[in-house]
Amino acid sequence: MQRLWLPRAMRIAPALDESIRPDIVRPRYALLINPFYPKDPHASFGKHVLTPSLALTSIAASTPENWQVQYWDENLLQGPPPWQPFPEVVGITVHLTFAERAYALARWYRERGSKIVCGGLHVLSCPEEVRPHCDALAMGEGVQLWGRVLRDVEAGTLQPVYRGDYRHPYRDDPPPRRDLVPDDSFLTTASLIATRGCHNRCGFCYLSTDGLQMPYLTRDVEQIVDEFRATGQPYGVFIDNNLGSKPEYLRRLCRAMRPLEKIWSAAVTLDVTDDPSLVREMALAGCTGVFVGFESLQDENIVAAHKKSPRAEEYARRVEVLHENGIQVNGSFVLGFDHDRPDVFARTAEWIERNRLECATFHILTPYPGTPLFKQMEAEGRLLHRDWSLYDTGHVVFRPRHMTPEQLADGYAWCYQRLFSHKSIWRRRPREARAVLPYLAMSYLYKRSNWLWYHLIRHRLTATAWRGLVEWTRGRHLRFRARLQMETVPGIRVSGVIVPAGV
Ligand code: B12
Ligand code: SF4
Repeated sequence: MQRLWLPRAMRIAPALDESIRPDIVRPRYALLINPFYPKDPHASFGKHVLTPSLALTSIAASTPENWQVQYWDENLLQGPPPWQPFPEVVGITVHLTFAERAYALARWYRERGSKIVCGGLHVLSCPEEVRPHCDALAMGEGVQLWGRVLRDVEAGTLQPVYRGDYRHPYRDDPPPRRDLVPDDSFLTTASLIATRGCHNRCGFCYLSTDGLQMPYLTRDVEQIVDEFRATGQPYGVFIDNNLGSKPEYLRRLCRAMRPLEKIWSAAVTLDVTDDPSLVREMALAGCTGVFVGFESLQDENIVAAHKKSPRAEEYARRVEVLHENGIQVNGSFVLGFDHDRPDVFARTAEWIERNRLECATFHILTPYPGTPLFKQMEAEGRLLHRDWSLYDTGHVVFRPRHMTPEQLADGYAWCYQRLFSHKSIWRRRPREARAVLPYLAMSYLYKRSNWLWYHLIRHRLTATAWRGLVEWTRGRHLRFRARLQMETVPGIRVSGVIVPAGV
């Protein structure tokens, strides 16, 4: 296999200087940190700066007025996190892949006098592991907890555990503090969230984690429209698990967003295409791309994961419905299911090319702790280790049924190499001639420029690099939309929108 370029700064977190000794801790100052994680050299580095996570900006919005708050994302390659002034409280979001880095940060700030509060997915699935590293665990929904945590710090009554409930209606939540994120560092800082949860509970998805009760809840469409408008950004990304779980809600949201004349992308399941009129509403509202979890082209895998999804033989027709409405498809495929054999890699890549998916992401099947898949693998003695840093969907952490771990790792790498190759990019070009150029511009910038991304990220030039393409896309989309509006039956081919869809 070809050795891929991965600069040190994208592989190893910045060193924490042990010699630093702050004179004083600044009272009522909180620092929120999104920890570093190593990047997968097979995929695009650009992926990490498309749109920021809303985890910390959401909780920042409930900071009491007498507190000052700062946000630091270690993945923006700006060196070690700030320590002047020295924070009284450090809030860290913890996912399993960067848990070790989160603990190192916690230790460093704690030893120097900060109170450490940890929240996020890993806190929910492995609370006992996280507990010794912090002063307070925030389990579950954090917006309702953060203000309370800070008030308790002030009163000297900080509790060891706080529990937030995902069943509380979150229309009352304040909008995320997007202003805390450096807007030159991302394609867009308009990360939006309209719904929580998903109508499915696939056995491999974090949503099926033991003890996580996350019903499908929606926010008022007017709130979303107001937030999107207030970002001032032409392009927004819905980071919802599945924006399409309630089709009638999605339809209302689309109608409300249409007058904004902005473009956006979202993750949806393929059943949004059950009703082509909904897909058209999405297009008319500015949807230029969807991120679809196809997961597998083999029905047995989908059934075993308990995913309610159209049969694989129907995927192609449904992709066409999206394409006819000018919506690009970024397909997500999981490799290593129990019914996958060594031919899965070539079959998947060929299918993607045949159906001209503009983008695709691959994930090695990964049993997240607390999920039914994890329990199954553990019971069958198939887990190779519990080094969470490798549970990042880019490494094989279990024994596959019909191939060796090495075959799975090589097949994964091969899929990315093939899909990012000149030949494959060309094969997947849109059928409409005038859409080819923007498609190629996006593909080459996104998929073949990791050396460039490294510099763009470090010098905070991400937004600048994308700006022209985003405006070009929006202009093309508005013209396409005008034509679509005049039609009664879908018929116009893809407009060739160019912004990568989904994360
Ligand atoms: C945006 C996003 C990204 C972005 C940014 C990631 C980042 N860390 O900065 C990008 C595109 C870079 C990305 C990359 C990846 N991602 Co991602 N990503 C997401 C996504 C779509 C949205 C995250 C978000 O904003 N959620 C909304 C916020 C509000 O929810 P939240 O994070 O749970 O936070 C709430 C609480 O947990 C709590 N909370 C969280 N932190 C804290 C801290 C404190 C102090 C407190 C008090 C509370 C608190 O309060 C918050 C508000 O309620 C999620 C899916 C999803 N919808 O959540 C996947 C998701 C987090 N990603 C996932 C994965 C697997 C990855 C990748 C590994 C995939 C890959 N192979 O490329 C990579 C690499 C990241 C890594 N190594 O960890 C998985 C994680 C699974 C797991 N069990 O850990 C998710 C859940 C997707 C999925 N369905 O599987 N991702
Ligand atoms: S459809 Fe996607 S978001 Fe929903 S449960 Fe399955 S994997 Fe998770």
